[in-house]
Amino acid sequence: MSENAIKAKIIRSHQRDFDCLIEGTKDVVKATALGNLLKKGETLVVGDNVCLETIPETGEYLIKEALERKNEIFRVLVRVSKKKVTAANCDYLVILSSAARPKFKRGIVDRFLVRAFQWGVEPIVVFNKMDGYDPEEFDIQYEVLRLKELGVKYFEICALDQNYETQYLKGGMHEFKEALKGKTALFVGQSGVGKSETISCLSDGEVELKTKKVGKVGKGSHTTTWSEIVDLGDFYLIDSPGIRSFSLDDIDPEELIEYFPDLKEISRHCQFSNCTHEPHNKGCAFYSEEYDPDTEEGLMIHSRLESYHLFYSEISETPFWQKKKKYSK
Ligand SMILES: Nc1nc2c(ncn2[C@@H]2O[C@H](COP(=O)(O)OP(=O)(O)O)[C@@H](O)[C@H]2O)c(=O)[nH]1
Ligand SMILES: [Mg+2]
Ligand SMILES: [Zn+2]
Repeated sequence: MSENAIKAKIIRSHQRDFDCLIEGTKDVVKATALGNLLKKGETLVVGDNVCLETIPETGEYLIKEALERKNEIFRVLVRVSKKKVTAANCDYLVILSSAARPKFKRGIVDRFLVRAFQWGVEPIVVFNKMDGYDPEEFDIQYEVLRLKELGVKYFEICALDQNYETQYLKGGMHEFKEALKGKTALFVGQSGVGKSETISCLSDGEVELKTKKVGKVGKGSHTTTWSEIVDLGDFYLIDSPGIRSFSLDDIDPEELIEYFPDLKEISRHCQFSNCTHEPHNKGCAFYSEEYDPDTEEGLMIHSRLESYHLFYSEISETPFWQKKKKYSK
């Protein structure tokens, strides 16, 4: 890094144009990148930390260098076996769920947990709409048990009421907000679970306008290619088109177990390394006495295994090698 290099973070990206936030300031400057930073397959994305230099003749900013990433939000372009990275250096993947309507769906939480582990981004699970929670519908304590085992943080909130008092879990809106302080987060979850409402509540409504604008990204025809990081005062929100897809279709089925760290650990004790963890499999660790589904822990492990099997069969529908072949024509 040369002496007059300026450290900055990319907060908006569109093809070759970048808005960069200069470190330690609130100044945002427009910058272009040296060609070699954008060569085929590689690119700069929102969240990237970079070094800028000014071009003396024009006063324009030039991105000279990209610093190493802590993690990447990406999908795999199966056809070309390449990662398509949309953002970098995300602190939290906030998986928002609704405890009322739409109904709580464990499968969706597990789906995004797969992504969090794949991306190397710490997941947070938020139970929203707890004002309408009916214990007859699903058992929040049981869901939390599954998360505890994974070391995942979780919170109980009502986005419509900042002062909602938790009844089932320890952490509420206040603790959630504390966890997010100064961090960069990506919010995911089904439509209607309250993402916009929660983001607005977290930012004290003051930035409602900003999030409304963010909400439009991916819908309007000329805004679709922008990705950005929005400063919401206490935390930063990553917004990028197409980032919230549920499909795990780009994951190699043989790799899937890597993104279930709890199951991976147990599977090391299966008698055969190619074990598919079905009840009839000889020597499968999941069907040993230790993980008897009649115990609470056994039940929890088996409910995780159920998600694993579901996703595995879903992404195996077209063999991975065939996906490549099919699309590369
Ligand atoms: N009762 C209740 N309604 C909520 C809560 N959070 C959001 N909503 C409502 O649920 C609807 C969908 O919320 P929205 O934030 O647009 O969901 P998004 O699609 O995930 O962004 C809106 O009418 C919200 O006002 C909550 O905690 N309790
Ligand atoms: Mg929304
Ligand atoms: Zn097994």
